[in-house]
Amino acid sequence: MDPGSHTPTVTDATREVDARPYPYRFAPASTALVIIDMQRDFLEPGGFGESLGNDVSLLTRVVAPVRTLLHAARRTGMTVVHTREGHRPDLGDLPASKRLRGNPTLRIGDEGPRGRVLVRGEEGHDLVDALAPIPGEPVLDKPGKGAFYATDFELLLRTAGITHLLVCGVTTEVCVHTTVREANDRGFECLVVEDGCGSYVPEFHETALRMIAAQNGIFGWTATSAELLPAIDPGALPQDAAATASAPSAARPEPVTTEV
Ligand code: C5J
Repeated sequence: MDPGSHTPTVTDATREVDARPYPYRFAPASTALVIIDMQRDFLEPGGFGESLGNDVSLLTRVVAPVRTLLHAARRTGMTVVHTREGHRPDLGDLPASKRLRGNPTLRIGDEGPRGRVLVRGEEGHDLVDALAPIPGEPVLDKPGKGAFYATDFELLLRTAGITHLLVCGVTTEVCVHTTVREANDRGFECLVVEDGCGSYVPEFHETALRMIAAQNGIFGWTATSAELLPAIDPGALPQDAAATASAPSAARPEPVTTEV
């Protein structure tokens, strides 16, 4: 997050994305790529998510577009922040309501297929290998759904002069949405990457994206990774975007134009 650690290519020049509900403008120097909870327990076969009966392929398809954007951000020196949802090993930061609700067979803190479920330091809690952070990229451990709750996320962003967030990750309607809502209330301008997010429930994914851009951008903007990529890195190779665009991601949502 140290602005001095940016490579010289990071720029203050304004970039524009053909986004929904209307073009999104950002300057790379004051923008962060935020990657929400791309953890083994949510994404990988044999993890917590699958043990609950979810089809994790709905989330694993998100990895390729996010990786394309992550590499573009690294090439150009854009700030990157990774988040992980999870708790202290003593579960001292886990409210009883979160542990007990839903009456699942496996609870947070129990021994699961990839270690103790959503506990920091466990294999399942960590980020998938394809999106592993590199030195200098902060990993924000959060006990809640939103990245601002009980963390120093806002302080990190403000200290680095960040005003705009490009948000990817899982799940669209839970941790991505909560984080974007929190960011919106704090004055950050958010763009959510449509094929860079995913949900175990495809219709929730679609609806959550439409909710972001509804009412002329009530929470922000949405765009595909292929639309966003050239704005992050104008030198990106066309095949990078093509590979991302051909990934079997959820269909692009119809914008909602309802006025309030
Ligand atoms: C996230 C969840 N990361 N769905 N968590 O969305 O419980």
